[in-house]
Formats: sequence, structure tokens, C-alpha cells
Amino acid sequence: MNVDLIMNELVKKNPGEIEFHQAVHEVLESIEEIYNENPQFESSKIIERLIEPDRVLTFKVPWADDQGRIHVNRGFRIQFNNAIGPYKGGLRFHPSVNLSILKFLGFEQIFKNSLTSLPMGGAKGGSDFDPKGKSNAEIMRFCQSFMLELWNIIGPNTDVPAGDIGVGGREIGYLYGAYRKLARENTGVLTGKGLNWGGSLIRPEATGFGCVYFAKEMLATKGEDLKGKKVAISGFGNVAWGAALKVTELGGKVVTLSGPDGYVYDSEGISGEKIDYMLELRATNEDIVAPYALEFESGEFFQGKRPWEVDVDIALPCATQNELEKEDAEALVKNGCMCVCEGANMPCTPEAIEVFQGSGLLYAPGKAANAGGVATSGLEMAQNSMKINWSRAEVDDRLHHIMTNIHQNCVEHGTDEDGYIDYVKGANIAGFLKVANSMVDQGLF
Ligand code: NDP
Ligand code: 2IT
Repeated sequence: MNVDLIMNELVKKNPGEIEFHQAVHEVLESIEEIYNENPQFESSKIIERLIEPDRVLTFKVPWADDQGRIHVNRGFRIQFNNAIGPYKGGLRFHPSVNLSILKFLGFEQIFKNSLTSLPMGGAKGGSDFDPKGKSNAEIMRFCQSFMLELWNIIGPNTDVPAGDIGVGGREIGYLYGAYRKLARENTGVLTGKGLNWGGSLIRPEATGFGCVYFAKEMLATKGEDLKGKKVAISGFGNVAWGAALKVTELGGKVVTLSGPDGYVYDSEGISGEKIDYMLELRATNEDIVAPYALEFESGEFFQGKRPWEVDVDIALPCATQNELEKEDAEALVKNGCMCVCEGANMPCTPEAIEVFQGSGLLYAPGKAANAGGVATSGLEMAQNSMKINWSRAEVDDRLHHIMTNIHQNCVEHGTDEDGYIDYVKGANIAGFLKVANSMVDQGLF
């Protein structure tokens, strides 16, 4: 494989899709060596087949607002690869959603799902619908219209969507209700469902919990743990919330959260009712964190700024892609940060990652560190298939075990000669090998 040649071809074929190019480039660089050592990959043209999605569906989503005005959004589902299991991946509702963003997310999902050790292929979907300022009734009508197109191509053994930015428990509920009506069946077709209708305990917390379990393993390689550590978290959504809960439980102190409007610094730590307040903020559909500083005296709001300028031991970017750039990375390193563990998908730019790895700091990419969300989705699917519910402790134990296992896999495939653990390389190689070998075994499709 020649990385430059493949990238040139990819850029030519998918012009302007910069996030997709970025995600593919990172994987190619990591797997180049192992790919070239295994001639069956080249003769089966595995990489060329992996970077082209199996299929892309785009569709119209018309809906009426509370005043009766009609709007039209675009819906997407990208079924990227199902070599190791049914297509699986979240739905994102955000005005920035386009083909490039969903292709980067769908591509990453292939490797992430492979790392979980559960049988799940890679997919992603969503819409450029903006939930900001919408009423519950509007969100419901939008979800119903979205599902009117989607239901036909998903199913418990074909494609199982879940949440992502802008899609949480409420949206999964409306989507599931519409699916059940259209398909005339009640099956485990979505994950992140409510507990009363097929959901799994721990799924809401899973991405954040998993990310912190992963950070704990990273710290242990240096003989460290979370106790007494100051932690910067970005975002205030589902992932940020779960991470804040687990950091606090393990004795760390969360000092920031953030939104598109800026960040909040709380020197006393964001714990207890302050973490519960994050759910309230998210449920307002207003998409701002500034009210935190009005609600809690110890909170200070920094408009238009990012939390990476704060002096912390650990950084958990949990908001969105490319939210931590080179200058942010330099600031974190300068302040003595020892560990950066990605809760979001691709939140650090390639230049920021270079700074982290160059400084020898512990850095883990989202496809390994945030895999706990989709892993617990896989556990929800398993429970749905068996028609039983596991206890909170059972799901949490399994999640913990899966994250430890992913960490071990990264160490095995990513440890450099000088002992530095390159988690990017480790995650990409381990995730890739299982999928690539499965594709070779199953012939040309
Ligand atoms: P949520 O919608 O619950 O929360 C995301 C929050 O981050 C939103 O409030 C969003 O606001 C905010 N945000 C977006 N951009 C920025 C920014 N530039 N600065 C600060 N805040 C921002 O989504 P999730 O918590 O589910 O997802 C967060 C990240 O985690 C995403 O990258 C997602 O792909 C990833 N992820 C999610 C998983 C899950 O199970 N939910 C699993 C694995 C990864 P706004 O809408 O205005 O942008
Ligand atoms: O990015 C992700 O892994 C998710 N949004 C979760 C996907 C899932 O199917 O649970």
C-alpha cells in the first residue's frame, strides 16, 4: 500500500470531504506497515474496499413546526461495512451534519466496533436538523418523519442505529415509537432505548464511564490513578455527563465543562447536583452553558473560550470533532497535563495529536477510548436477543472488562521500541486486523 497514492485517489473521488480524508489518513498511516507485511490484504484490495461505504442513503425529511410552517431537512444513513456483524452506529442531529462528517464517523465506527470484541459492523447517520430551540412536539414530528424513510433499511440483524450529538433518550423514544408502528414489530432495532421498553442499564452513562475506565488504565501504566487529579471536560452532553460522574466517583475533580458559547470553570469541582444540572442544561435545547455560573456561585463563565487553557492533570474532550487544536495542545502540555483521553469522536486535530505524542504525554483516540458507548449498545442488543435484562453491576462489569481489554490490545499493537504507547497505532491496527481478516475469509463483496 502506498498511502499517498490512496489518499490522492480518495480526495479526487470525494472532493471537499475533509473530515473523511482526515480520518482515513490517520488509519492508513498506522496500518501501512502491517498491511504491507500481509500480502493477502493487498491482493484482496482490502483498503480500497474499506474506504468505500457499502451504501449511502440520503433522503428528504419534511416536517411542520408548531406554527404549521413546513421545513425540509436532509436525512442520511451510511452503511459502511458489515464484515463482522450488523451495521451499528449512532445518529447525529446537528446543523453541521453533511456527508463528510458522517463518512468520517462511519469509517471510524468500523474500527471502534471491532475493538469492542462484539459482532458489530460500522455505520452512521443523522440529519442537518437543528434541535436548538425546538419544542418536544417539533422534535417528535421530526423523528417520525425521519423514521418514515429509515425504517425500511434497518432491523435488529441488519442495521441498529443509536444516539450521538443531538440524539439522546428522548429522540430514541420518538424514533423507536415510529419504527414499531411502521414495521409492526417490537424488536431491539435501536439502542439507547428507555428501560421500560428494551433499554439497558448503564447505556446512558456508558460512553463517559468507558472513557474514564480507559483513562484509568492509561494512568496505571505510569503508576498513577485519578485520585486528587484535576480534570478538564469539554461539552455538557451525554458523554461529558457520564465522564463527570465517573471521574468524581474515582476521586478526581472535574473543573470544567463547555458549550458552543464558552466554558465554565468551577474551582470547587463539578460534582453531585452540579452534574445533575448538566442534564437540565441539555434538556432546555438552548445549547448554552453560561447559565451554570448563575446557578452556582463557584462557577465562572468564559465566553467564547475553550477549557484547554485551564491548568489540569487530565483532559477529556467530550464535545465534537476538531475542538482541540495545536495551540490548545501546547497549552495543556505547558501546564503539565499528563493524560488526554478522547470521549468525543476525533476531537483533537492531527497537529494537536502530534504535540501530545511529541511530548510523551499519554494520549488515546476516541475510537478506543469512547468505545464503551457502542460496546454497551452491543450489550443492549444481546439482552434484547435473549429477552432478558442484566443488572446494573453485570452491565458495568462487562463494560469495564471490555475497556480494559481494548487498552491491552492498544498496548500490544502500539508499544514503540522506546516503550512509548502509541494508542493511535495500537487501536487502528487491532481494529483493522479483525475486519480485514474477516473480509479475506468471506471473499469478494
Ligand atoms: P450531546 O448532544 O449529548 O452533547 C454534545 C454537546 O457538546 C452538545 O451540547 C453540543 O452543543 C456540544 N458541543 C458541540 N460542539 C461544541 C463545541 N465546539 N464546544 C463545546 N461544546 C460543543 O452529544 P454526545 O455527548 O452524545 O456526543 C459528544 C461527542 O461524543 C460526539 O463527538 C459524539 O460523536 C461522541 N460519542 C458519543 C457517543 C454516545 O453514545 N452518545 C458514543 C461515542 C462517542 P452543539 O449541539 O451546539 O454543538
Ligand atoms: O460514536 C459512537 O460510538 C456512538 N455514537 C454510539 C453508537 C452506538 O451504536 O451506540
